Amino acid sequence: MRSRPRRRYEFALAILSILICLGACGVAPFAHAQERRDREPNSVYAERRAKLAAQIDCPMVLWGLTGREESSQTYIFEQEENFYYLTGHNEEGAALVILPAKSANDSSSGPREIFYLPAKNLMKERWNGVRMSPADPGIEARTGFASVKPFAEMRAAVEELAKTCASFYTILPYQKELGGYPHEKELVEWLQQVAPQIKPKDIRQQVGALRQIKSPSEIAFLQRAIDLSLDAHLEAMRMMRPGLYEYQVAAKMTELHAMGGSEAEGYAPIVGAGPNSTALHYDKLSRKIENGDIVVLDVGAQYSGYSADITRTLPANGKFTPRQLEIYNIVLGAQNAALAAIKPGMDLCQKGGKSLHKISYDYINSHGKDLHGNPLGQYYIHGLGHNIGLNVHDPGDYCKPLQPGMVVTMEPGIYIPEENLGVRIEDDVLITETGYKFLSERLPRDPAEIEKIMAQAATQRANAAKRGND
Ligand SMILES: [Mn+2]
Repeated sequence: MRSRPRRRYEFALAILSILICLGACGVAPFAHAQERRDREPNSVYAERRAKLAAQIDCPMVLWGLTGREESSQTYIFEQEENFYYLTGHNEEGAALVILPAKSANDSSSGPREIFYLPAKNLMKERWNGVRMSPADPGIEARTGFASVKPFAEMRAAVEELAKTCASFYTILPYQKELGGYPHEKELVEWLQQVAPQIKPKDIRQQVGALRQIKSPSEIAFLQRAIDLSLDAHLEAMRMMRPGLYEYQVAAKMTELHAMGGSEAEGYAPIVGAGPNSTALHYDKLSRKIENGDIVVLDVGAQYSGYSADITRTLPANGKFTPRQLEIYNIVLGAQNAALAAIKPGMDLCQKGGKSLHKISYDYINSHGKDLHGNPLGQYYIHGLGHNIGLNVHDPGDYCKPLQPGMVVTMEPGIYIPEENLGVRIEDDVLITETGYKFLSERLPRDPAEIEKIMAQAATQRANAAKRGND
């Protein structure tokens, strides 16, 4: 009986907190958590904008994301990638106007690019933390823009520019695949009022071409993301054993990423054991890993916006079966064949005389057989690789020649559902003038070396358990 009054008290407290929340939470300015990132030097972003300004004949208008595109409570705000690439700005509600590079006979004065930020809002900042605003002292030096203005002034500026040019450049079309770039509608609506004849043109192709060639600081961020991923994969090799759940291996890997300074995963971690090894993007992580399983681990960190993409395939019990080893060595041979040929001028196209994919496919198709005596090419069901960067699948033209400064994955795979046997080996390489730099070389691919690391870890575990029992 004594608990009764207490319960009533708790009930009243709960009602009270709901009422407080209706009042206060209801008016709370909603914002997503912010990502911690290092930026490149402002001069790097400015150079990229200058390169675009030289390619356009009319103004370019770009919006960053507002933070309202995603409503999930667990979402952490991430800037629209193209906007981030050109500004290094990772806060909500910014926008950008760039005028074409000045021609020789252009006598106009005034800024050639204007950065728009939401006005200072102290009330919001008490909830969400400080944001950059146009009135901040030194905001020009901080953002790298000579002219920073309140977002509320942007519409009038765009309407004024609409009188001067027959078209506008922006990001088209509406980018559903990136969770939405809804501002195309906003621009069309603004222009509709003053210059309905203007049709916005897409600038994504030009930005995408720039994004493929990485700057020194982008390469440094990628290397950091890769190094953290390699540490995590090594730890996964050491801990791997039957009886663990897939999610436990993934948890250890993402912990190492986060403890090392990675602000997010590059993509949802894939740890697929047994039958799950044959599903390319398996990410449910629910299986208890069994003796005899092969385990595909495709897990990569993001660092300051840049994503690694690394896969290793391990025997759950530390020893590949003869069949697992046979398939593993074919995938490894295919990867080595592609690496031996990778250099500027080759491509990631699925066909043609410069195709690295074809080299890896031919290797797989001419080595080993399935249970019915058929060649294995049919079980290699994806491309050899892709560009990585701000997106783990960064912009890239598979059928155009690789160029120095590109960072791409090399990831052949064989997936045989009938045998519950999937193997993928994925590494990240930087294309150089003469060939490539192997950014993820530190992580063993050789099956004997993998088995050795796993055996040493198993011995250490056994010794520790024994000491525990003594
Ligand atoms: Mn990949």
